[in-house]
Amino acid sequence: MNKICRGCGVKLQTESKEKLGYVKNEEMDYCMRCFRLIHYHDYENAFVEKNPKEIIEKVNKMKGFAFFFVDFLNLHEEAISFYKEIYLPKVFVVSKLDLIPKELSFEKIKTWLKEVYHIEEDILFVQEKKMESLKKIMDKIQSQKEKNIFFLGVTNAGKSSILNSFLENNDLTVSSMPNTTLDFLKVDFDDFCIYDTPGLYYHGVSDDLLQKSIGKGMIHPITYPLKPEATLVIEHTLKIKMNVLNNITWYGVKSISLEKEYKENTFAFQKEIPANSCVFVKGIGFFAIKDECIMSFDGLQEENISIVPSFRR
Ligand SMILES: Nc1nc2c(ncn2[C@@H]2O[C@H](COP(=O)(O)OP(=O)(O)OP(=O)(O)O)[C@@H](O)[C@H]2O)c(=O)[nH]1
Ligand SMILES: [Mg+2]
Repeated sequence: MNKICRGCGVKLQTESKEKLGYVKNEEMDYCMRCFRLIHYHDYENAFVEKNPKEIIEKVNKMKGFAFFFVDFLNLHEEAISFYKEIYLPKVFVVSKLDLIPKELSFEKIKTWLKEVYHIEEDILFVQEKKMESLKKIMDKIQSQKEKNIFFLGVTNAGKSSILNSFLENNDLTVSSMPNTTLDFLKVDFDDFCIYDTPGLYYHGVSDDLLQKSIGKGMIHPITYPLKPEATLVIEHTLKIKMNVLNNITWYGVKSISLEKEYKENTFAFQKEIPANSCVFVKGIGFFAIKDECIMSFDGLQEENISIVPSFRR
C-alpha cells in the first residue's frame, strides 16, 4: 500500500492493528491513531517520540523556506537551539499569540529575542484561525522565491493548527499530545506547497502538567514577594524556594494552581539566578525574578529549567 495518512503523514498499512498507520481498508485516508485522537481524544498509547535531530537533518537536505514555530511558553534555550540548527532561509514565528499577556508588547518580545538569543531573521506573531496571522504568513511566502515551504518548530507549537486554518476541512490532526504529526505531510496550494512536519520534541516536565498548560487561555502573570522560609508549589508537584526575600512573577495559564507553603521541604537541586532573569519551566511557563538569588527546585529535573535574562528589564 502506497499511501500516507492525511492527518499525521504516517505511511498507511492494513497488516497490523498494533503498528502505526493501520487502516481497515485501502480506501481510508486516516490512520487508526488519528481517528481515535480526532473523534475520542484518546491519547492512550498514542505517543510516539520523534528524534528532533533526524527531522532537522532531513529538512536541511531539502530546498525551501522555513517558518519555525515556537509558542510563547517555550521561548527557552533548547527551542532556540533547534531554530539555529536550521540552515534554510527562515523566519522565527511566535505562535499562540492569544496567550501573551497584554503587558508584554510584541515589540518588547521581539527586542528580547534579538538581544538574548541573537535572532537576526524576521520575527512574526501568529495565532490559529486569525486572518491577520494567515495574511502575515501568506505575505512572507509571496515575498520570497522558494516553492517548498516548511512548517517546522517545537512540538505542540500549533503548526498543524495554523496550516488547518488555510484549509477548508481541518484535514490535519491536532492534539495537545506531543508529536501528533508523525511525518512530513505535503499540502499543495496553487503556486507553492506547505509541508507540515513532526514537532521537535524536548523532555519537559510531566505529561499531566503539560496537558494542563496547553491551549488553556491567556497567561495571567501573578507577582509574589516570596520570603526565604516560603515554598511556592505549582500544581501540587513542582516546588521552588529562594534564599532571599525576592519579587517573583509567574507567567503560566490560569488552570495551573499556585500555592505558598511554610513547612520544611527537601529540594532536588539548586541554581544561581542572576538579577532580572527569566526561569523557564519548559512548556509550562516561566518565572521573572527580580534580585540575584539561589533558587532551589523539586519535582522536576535540571534539564527542565532554562535561565535567561528577563523580558522585563
Ligand atoms: N491558545 C492557543 N492554542 C493553540 C493555538 N494553536 C494551536 N493550539 C493548541 O495547541 C495544541 C497543539 O496544536 P497542534 O496544531 O497539534 O501543534 P503542532 O505544532 O502541530 O504539534 P506536533 O504535531 O505535535 O508537533 C492543540 O491543543 C491546539 O488546540 C493558538 O493559536 N492558541
Ligand atoms: Mg502537528
